Amino acid sequence: MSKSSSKPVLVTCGLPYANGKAHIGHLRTYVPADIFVRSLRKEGREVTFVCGSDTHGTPIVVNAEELGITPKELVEIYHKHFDEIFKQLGIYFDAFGTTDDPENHNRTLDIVNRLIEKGYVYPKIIEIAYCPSCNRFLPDRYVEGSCPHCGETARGDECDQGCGKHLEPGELQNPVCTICGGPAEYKQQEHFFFKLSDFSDYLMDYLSNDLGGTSNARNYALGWVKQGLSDWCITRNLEWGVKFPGRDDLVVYVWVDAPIGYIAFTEQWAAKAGDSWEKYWKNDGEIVHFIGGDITYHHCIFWPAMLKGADYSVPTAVVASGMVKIEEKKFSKTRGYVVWVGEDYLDHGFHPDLLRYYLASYTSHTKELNFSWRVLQEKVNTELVAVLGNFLYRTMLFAFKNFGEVPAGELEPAIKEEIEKTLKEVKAAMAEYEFKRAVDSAMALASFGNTYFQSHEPWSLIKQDKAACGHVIYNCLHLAKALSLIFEPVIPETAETAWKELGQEEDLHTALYDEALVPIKAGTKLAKPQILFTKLEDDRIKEMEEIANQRVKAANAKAAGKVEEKEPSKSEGMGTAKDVEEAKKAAAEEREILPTIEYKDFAKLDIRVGKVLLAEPIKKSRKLLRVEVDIGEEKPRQLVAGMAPYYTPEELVGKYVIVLANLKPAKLCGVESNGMMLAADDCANDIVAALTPDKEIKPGSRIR
Ligand code: B3M
Ligand code: ZN
Repeated sequence: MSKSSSKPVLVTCGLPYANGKAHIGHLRTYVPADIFVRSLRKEGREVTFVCGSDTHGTPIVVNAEELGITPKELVEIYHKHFDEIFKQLGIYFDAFGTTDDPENHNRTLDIVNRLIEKGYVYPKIIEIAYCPSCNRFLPDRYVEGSCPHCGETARGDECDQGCGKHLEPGELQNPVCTICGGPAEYKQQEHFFFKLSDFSDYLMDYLSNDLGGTSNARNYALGWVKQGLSDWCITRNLEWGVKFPGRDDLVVYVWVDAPIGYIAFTEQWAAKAGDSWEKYWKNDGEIVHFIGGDITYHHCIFWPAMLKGADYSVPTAVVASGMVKIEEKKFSKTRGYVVWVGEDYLDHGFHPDLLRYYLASYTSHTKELNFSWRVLQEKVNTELVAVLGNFLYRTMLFAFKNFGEVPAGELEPAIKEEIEKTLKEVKAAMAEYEFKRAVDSAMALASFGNTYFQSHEPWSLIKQDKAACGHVIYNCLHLAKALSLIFEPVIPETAETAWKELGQEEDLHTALYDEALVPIKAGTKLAKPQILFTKLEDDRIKEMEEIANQRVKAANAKAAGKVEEKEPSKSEGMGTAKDVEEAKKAAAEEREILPTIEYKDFAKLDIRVGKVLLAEPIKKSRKLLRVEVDIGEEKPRQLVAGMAPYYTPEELVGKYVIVLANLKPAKLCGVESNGMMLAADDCANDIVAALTPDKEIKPGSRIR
C-alpha cells in the first residue's frame, strides 16, 4: 500500500464458498480487511470494499447432490448466511454478490474470450477420469486415487492428504469414482489450457518489483515461478458453472470465474453507486486482495497472469493471513476443532467487537493465530475492560456526574502530541498490514489516559478547585473522543456508543482521524455513560469450553465408529474445499440406519408424553427455548430445546410432546436442561418437527 498515494482503493476479501457455515477461521480474512477499509476511510481515502459468495466448483455440486437439492438452492442458503454473519460482525461490503450472478457470467466470458483471441488458450486432448458404471466424467473431487508425486491418497485436483500439490486432470493414479466407489478409467477428452508458462518472465518481474502486500505471499509465489510454471487446464465436465464459450458440455474451472467475481462485484457496486468499475480494473486505482495464505498460488500466479493476458489491471497488493488454530489444535471440522461464528459465538451473546479485537490484536497478520476461550477472556478482561473501558467509563462517569457537559479547559500540548504520535503509528502500521501494531499503539493511548487521570486525582481536585478539575476532565474527554475515533475501525459498535455519550453528533464512521486533533467543544452535553465492556466471567468461559470438549468427544466417537450423541448443529456444510468429504459422510450418516440393538438397550430410555406448560426464549441464544413440561411428576420439568428457529413459544405452549426423561442433565446457555424434547430433523431442508402423540393422552404416559 503506497502511503502517499491518493488513488482510489478497491479492497476485496477471498470469497467464501457458499457451501458451509462461517467459522472463526474465515474471519481472519474479513475482520482485518474491514479494519483496513475503515482505517483508510478515516484517512480520507476513497475506498470500495467488495466481496461475494463463491458458488461454483465440484465441492458444491457434490454437496448439493448428497443433500438432494440443486447447487443453486444450496448456495442460496449459504450466501444468505454469510451475508448475515458479516453484517452482524460490522463488516459492510459495498457489494456482496455471488459468482453465479449475470455480471460474473458475462465478465468471465469476456475475459476468457479475450484470452482465446490473444492465443493464450489452446485445446488439448487429455485423459480424464470416467466412471463406466455412473456413465459420467469425473472432475476434481469426483475422483480419488494416489498422488503421482508422493503416493498418498489424493483427490482429482489436489493431493490433500500428502504433499499438497495441485494436480492436473489425468495425473491421479488408480482413480476411483467417489460417487459409486467403483474403479474409474481414463478416457480421452478435449479440454482447454491457459498458457501460464508464457507469463513466467512477466510474473517474475511483477512479483519482484510491483506487487505489494505481505511478503509471505510474494515470496511463496516467486518460489513457484522459479520452479517453472506449467500450463493450466481451465475447463471441467460439469453443468454447474460458467459455460466455456462454444461448448455446452464444459464449464470453466472454478478458479477462473471465482476471482473474476472481484470485477463483477465492482461492477455491481458501480451500477448502484453511479461510479465506474474501470477506474480499478482498467486504470490505475489500487487493488488490494485480502486472502488466506493457502490460496496464494491462485492470487499471485493464476490471477495476475489472466488479468495481464486479457488487458486488465493487476492487483497492487495481496495480503495473506496466517492459519488459525483452535485451542492450539489444527483447525479441523472432522476432529471437532472448529468454532462456528453463529452458534458458538454470537448466539451465546458475545459481542462482535470482542472477537474483532481478538483477531486484530492476537498476533501479526501473517503469523498463526490461536483462538482460545481462555485467551479471549484474558484479553477482554485485562485489555478492553481494564485499560480502554476503564479509562472511557471513569472519565465519562466523572464528567457526567460533576459537570453534565464538557467543562471549560484547554487541550494540553503533551496530550495533543501523544495523540499525534498514536495517529502516526496507527496509520503507518495499517499501511504495512500490521494490525496488531496499530491496535497496540491505540491501546497505549488509553493507558496513557489512565495514567493522566490517576496522577491528576480529579476526585480530590473537584473539592478544592472545580475549574482546575474541569481542565483535567476536559483533557480526559478529549482523549476519550480521540480514542473513539482511533478504535472505530477495530470495535466500531462500542466506539460509536462512547462517541455518542461524548455528545458528538457527526457520524463516527465517516469522521476522519484528523478530527482527533480538533479540541472537543466545551459545553457539549454528555449522556449518562454505560459500561462499555464487561468482564467475561469464568462460568461463561467454562460453558464454552465444555461445548468445545463435547464436540471433540463426539468427533472422536464418530471416528472410532461408536454410536455417538447427535450433535446439536444442523447441516454443517463445508467451509473450505477440504471438507467435502465430511459433508458426504455427514449426509450418508443421516441416511444410514444404525446397527441393530437389543430390546434391553431400548428399555433404558425413559420416554414419556409431556404437555408444554411454558416456553420462553433464552436471552443469550437465538436457537434455544426454555420449556417447562408436565410429564406426570409433581413439578414440571425444565428443558432447554433448540426449537427457537422452528417454533414460537406460543406455538409450543399446550402442545403434547415426547420427552426423553432420563437423559443426564446438562446446562445450555446457563440454563439446566433435565431431559430432551424429541423432534424429527430434516437437516437438508432445515425443517424440524416436534414429535407429538396422535391423540390427547395423560402426561407422563410411557412410550414403549
Ligand atoms: N472460495 C475459498 C478458499 O479457497 C475460495 C476463495 C476464492 S477467492 C477468489 O479459501
Ligand atoms: Zn502428493
